[in-house]
Amino acid sequence: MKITPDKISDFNKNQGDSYVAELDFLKNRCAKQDVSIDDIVSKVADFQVAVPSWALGAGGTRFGRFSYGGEPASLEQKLDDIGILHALTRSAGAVSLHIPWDIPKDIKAIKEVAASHEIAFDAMNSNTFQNQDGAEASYKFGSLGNIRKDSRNYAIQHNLEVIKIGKELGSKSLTVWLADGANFPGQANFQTALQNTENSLKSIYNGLPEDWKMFIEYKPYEPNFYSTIIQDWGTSFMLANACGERAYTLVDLGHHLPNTNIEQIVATLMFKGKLGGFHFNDSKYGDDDLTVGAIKPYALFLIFNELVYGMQNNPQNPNLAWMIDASHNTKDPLEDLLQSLEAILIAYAQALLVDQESLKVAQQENDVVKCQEILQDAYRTDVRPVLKAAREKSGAAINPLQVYRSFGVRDALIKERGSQTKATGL
Ligand code: PSV
Ligand code: MN
Ligand code: MN
Repeated sequence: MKITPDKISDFNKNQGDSYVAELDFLKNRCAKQDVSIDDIVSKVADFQVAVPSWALGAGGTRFGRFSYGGEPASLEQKLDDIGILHALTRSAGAVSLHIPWDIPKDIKAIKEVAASHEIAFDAMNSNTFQNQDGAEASYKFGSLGNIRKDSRNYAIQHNLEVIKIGKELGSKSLTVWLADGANFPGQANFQTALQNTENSLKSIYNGLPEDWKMFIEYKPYEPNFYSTIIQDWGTSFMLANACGERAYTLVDLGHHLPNTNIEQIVATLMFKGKLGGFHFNDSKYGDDDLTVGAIKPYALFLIFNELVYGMQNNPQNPNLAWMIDASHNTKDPLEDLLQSLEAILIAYAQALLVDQESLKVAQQENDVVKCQEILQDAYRTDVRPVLKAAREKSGAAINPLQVYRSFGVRDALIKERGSQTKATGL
């Protein structure tokens, strides 16, 4: 299924979407506060989010999995699917691979497929939370933090191997997420486990190429339900500092206990120049991995407000590696990703609309009401015309989901790949 720029531009023309008048209305409104809509349109058009290779099939839960049909059965097909998303949106120009789920058999061929879709290789993800067939050491009781040296070494070697594959592909970063922890009190010594984890991470960091970054992801619980070694941003931050300059914390929106002030975490890490990666999703209860913006869009906006502030004011923080880390059981995976991309760009555009100068004045005057008004004024603005303009500017579909459905993409994929499919790695 190839979606060409010509097909998209024809659809855009024939559709006659009237967003231009709505954009003019926004331009007039913004002229009053010295914000340039053209500038926001350009920034939105430039924003690229990586798609993880594990989000392209219907996910499952421990209670089962229902096939969606037409799911990718190889890494090549996964790249083809991201190619569809990128052609439709021009904002999904990268993939984040998981090893060993996505070991490329032929690196040159995989690079060619990716290049044909203009897809770059973003962060590589290692996997030390599952034992693979023929594993020489077990991760049952942990990996980098395991009490047993053979398991720790095996996990370190795996991460070094992931770096090697990533180097060949042209990736520049490694994300480490550990399931390590304990299910019951007394099972592990907290200090020993943390020390082992720190030492192991340092060994991996020592094998990191000069131009690479390492991202350390945290999560409070699951699959361990009593304690997790890298449970929160503070632990990740501490470990990143122990490793060195090119080690950073990675924030995944679903990896917090309910009501955690994630925007404040973002601000603190960017202030310290240590926020490296970002995983988008949404949740009601735990690490639910729901569509971005589906549950708490205002929280997403407040988080983006801090991200934008950091991008504008914290040169000490590197450019962030953005990725969607969502999964679901009931939706068309590609439609779900299109919805996530839409929500991300909406929150980003709204955050760019915040009148920073007025906010600073209102904060200095302790005008609490005005501060809230300024933020909510941006949040309550319908920025969808900005997204449409950004898409048209970059050759994407003005309404990606509509085009996806009109072109019958899923039906074509089911015809090509079958109706009872299972994406590799799931
Ligand atoms: C597990 O919670 C997880 O979703 C993490 O967020 C990682 O980013 C991902 O799996 C892949 O390892
Ligand atoms: Mn994640
Ligand atoms: Mn997760």
